[in-house]
Amino acid sequence: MNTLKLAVQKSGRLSDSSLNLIKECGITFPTRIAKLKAQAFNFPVEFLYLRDDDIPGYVADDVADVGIVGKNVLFEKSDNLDIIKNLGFSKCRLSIAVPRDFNYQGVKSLQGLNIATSYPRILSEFLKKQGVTAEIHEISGSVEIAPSIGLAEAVCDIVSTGSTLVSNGLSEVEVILRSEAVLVARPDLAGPQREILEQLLFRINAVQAANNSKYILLNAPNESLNKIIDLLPGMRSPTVLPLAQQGWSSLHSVVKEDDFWEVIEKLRAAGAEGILVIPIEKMIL
Ligand code: PRT
Ligand code: ZN
Repeated sequence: MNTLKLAVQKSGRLSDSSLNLIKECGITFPTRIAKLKAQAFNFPVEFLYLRDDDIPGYVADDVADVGIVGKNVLFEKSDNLDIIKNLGFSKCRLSIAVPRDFNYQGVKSLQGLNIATSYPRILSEFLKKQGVTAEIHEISGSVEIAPSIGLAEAVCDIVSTGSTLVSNGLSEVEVILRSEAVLVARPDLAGPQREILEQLLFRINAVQAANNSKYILLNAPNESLNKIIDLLPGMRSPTVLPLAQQGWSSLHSVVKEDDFWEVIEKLRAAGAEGILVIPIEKMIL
């Protein structure tokens, strides 16, 4: 049977968002992750539930066809996989941090230091590019405590809000990688699996386009219509329907979530009333 084997994190920061994305694609599957594998009910995909660190290796070795993993883990573990899609969740950065009282003067200040990290490969590439030589201490967890226990003078770790660094008396001084979850595949993935991947990607694109957009409805006096239409680019051009009240129309369009508030203000200023903004579930462009 032709099935796409998709590796996802079994339990951790990527798991819920990975499975939610699959659900939003209209794919249903057993909800209890008790086993290593599960088959979707209505789409030819089989999930392999793994530790995130193992996902790049399993995809590279053909155990899984595709995987969802953070760029940080991908770049640390493998450089021979294709990023098929940036997924926009689990955003974080890999940064270098030093004790708050360290007199940091740029990357040259790292010369000769001991730096603790779980990302020796990404860190050493960064240091090499910067022409800095430092001692890298690989540790697998709780990197942020390394300076206070005397193991290292600096750390290179994942940062999200920054509060872990602050509560350990550290300051973030260099961002060396911006990360988010990505869908990865072997470059030579072919045949039925590549076709199923294309179908999955089509659905992911529709979900992402919809999540980034809102459906907007508003009423406006006819004399303001041209000005309002200029403000609403829409997918092609806005739909305009006459209202029962003479001289008024209803306008329907799609706006990007990102410029949503800016457009709303401009619409109100142009005479729009009764503005409704509605989520879109799927959007095929
Ligand atoms: O068990 P398994 O190996 O599968 O999971 P894991 O424990 O190795 O990884 P997990 O679930 O913690 O993280 C999975 C992925 O989520 C990471 O590889 C990143 O791509 C992404 N991600 C996003 C994060 C964070 N945000 C994050 N904040 N990974 C880790 N952190 C940790 C960080 O290590 C540090 O200890 O959170 C702390 C910093 O958070 P702030 O908010 O205080 O800055
Ligand atoms: Zn891990």
